[in-house]
Amino acid sequence: MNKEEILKRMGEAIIEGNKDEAEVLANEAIKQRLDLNEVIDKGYVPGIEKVGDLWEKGEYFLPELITGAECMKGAMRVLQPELEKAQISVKSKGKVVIGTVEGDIHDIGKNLVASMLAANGFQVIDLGADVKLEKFVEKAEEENADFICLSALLTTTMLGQKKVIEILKEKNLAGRYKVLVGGAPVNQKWADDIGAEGYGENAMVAVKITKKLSGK
Ligand code: B12
Repeated sequence: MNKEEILKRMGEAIIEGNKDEAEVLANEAIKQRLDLNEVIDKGYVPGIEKVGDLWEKGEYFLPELITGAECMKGAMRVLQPELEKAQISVKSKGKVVIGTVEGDIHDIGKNLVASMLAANGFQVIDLGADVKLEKFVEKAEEENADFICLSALLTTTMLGQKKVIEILKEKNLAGRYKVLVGGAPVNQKWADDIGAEGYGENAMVAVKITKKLSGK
């Protein structure tokens, strides 16, 4: 199977909800030593995006959505150790505390950003999804982190990103951490309005911005 075919089948596996196939293809990509960033970005991500489109059109329902998400996670579980291996010899570029904000259980995009950052030499502390807002600040303090990355997929939970920045201000920690925000409803204007240092529309851009802000 050549690369183009693998990428195409990865997307299809997510759309069809075929977890075994999604995982087999992830192993195949590793075996063929494909660029795993590209594999995620051009193989699996278009698949979950298509699932989202079909859901919005009313052609898919919640079970298909959940299955698509599970397939995506299955593939990422296979790729994760390889992504980590790739950065073993790289000196840490900085410490990142990441999570999806309180009230929001979407974690596929956040997991991608976390994996890509780890693969690119950052030390990543992933707090998971539906994370209490104070927890981001507490963990960043405890770990002496450089970045706080906040994911939000709902227009309601986006406000949590703003609140974390307010908590930092209340604790006289404004400017201590570089705050990055992202998620489908988030944009650069929102990041500017709430005083976040960075915004990334996808995981690759997130890595680029984090690298730029870390100065490494
Ligand atoms: C999959 C999915 C689910 C899955 C989530 C599974 C999981 N474990 O994540 C399930 C089925 C559980 C789900 C539940 C719900 N969902 Co939903 N879901 C989606 C869907 C289809 C795809 C999201 C996704 O994974 N995209 C793929 C990833 C790769 O993209 P991403 O998340 O945007 O992340 C990328 C970038 O945004 C960026 N990024 C993300 N985070 C960060 C952070 C930083 C710091 C940076 C720099 C960058 C960055 O990089 C990522 C990688 O490239 C979207 C539709 C959509 N188009 O977004 C709806 C969507 C987000 N869901 C929606 C809704 C309404 C819900 C529910 C409320 C439904 C319900 N009635 O129960 C619940 C939410 C419950 C809750 N409290 O959180 C709405 C939100 C509407 C709104 N504007 O608020 C959407 C937009 C669908 C719609 N059009 O109506 N959902």
